[in-house]
Amino acid sequence: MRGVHAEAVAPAIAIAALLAGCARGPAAGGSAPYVPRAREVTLTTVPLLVKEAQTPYPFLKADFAKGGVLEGKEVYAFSPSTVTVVQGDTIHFTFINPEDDLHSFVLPGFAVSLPGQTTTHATYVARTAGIYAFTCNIAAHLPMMWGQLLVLAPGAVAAGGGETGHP
Ligand SMILES: [Cu+2]
Repeated sequence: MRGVHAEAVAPAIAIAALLAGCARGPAAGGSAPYVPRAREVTLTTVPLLVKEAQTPYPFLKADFAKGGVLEGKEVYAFSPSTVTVVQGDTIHFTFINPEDDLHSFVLPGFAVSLPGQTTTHATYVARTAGIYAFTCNIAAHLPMMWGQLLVLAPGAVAAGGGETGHP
């Protein structure tokens, strides 16, 4: 009789412990908290509508001329132009600038010069959730050359989440 009683009590304790564990977990389904990680991110600076492109695109001659829609400007992009991480993550950036023009990568409190035909490495810690614009600060490349760093709040991803499959 005593043995039967003990067997009945043990599962009850286990269930209570499970319920308590769920109650302590984050709001999203009781999964474990997110653990910040390092992420490798490669960004390439890409020429789009630039002076050199006037041969294949003759319409650009008028655009770059005085009074044209691209007077004093050239259109470049960061590829990719959106980077998503989770608060606390460390980003190991690799910047590839394949052309002969200087670019830069600028976030609030973080600026990296990107010389032409050079690969540049830099590390950034995403300390605060939010949406941050990054730009190239070369005047002729603004306001077109920019992108967004999305830093998710830890509660937005489960412990096993946040795997982006970045190559
Ligand atoms: Cu630039």
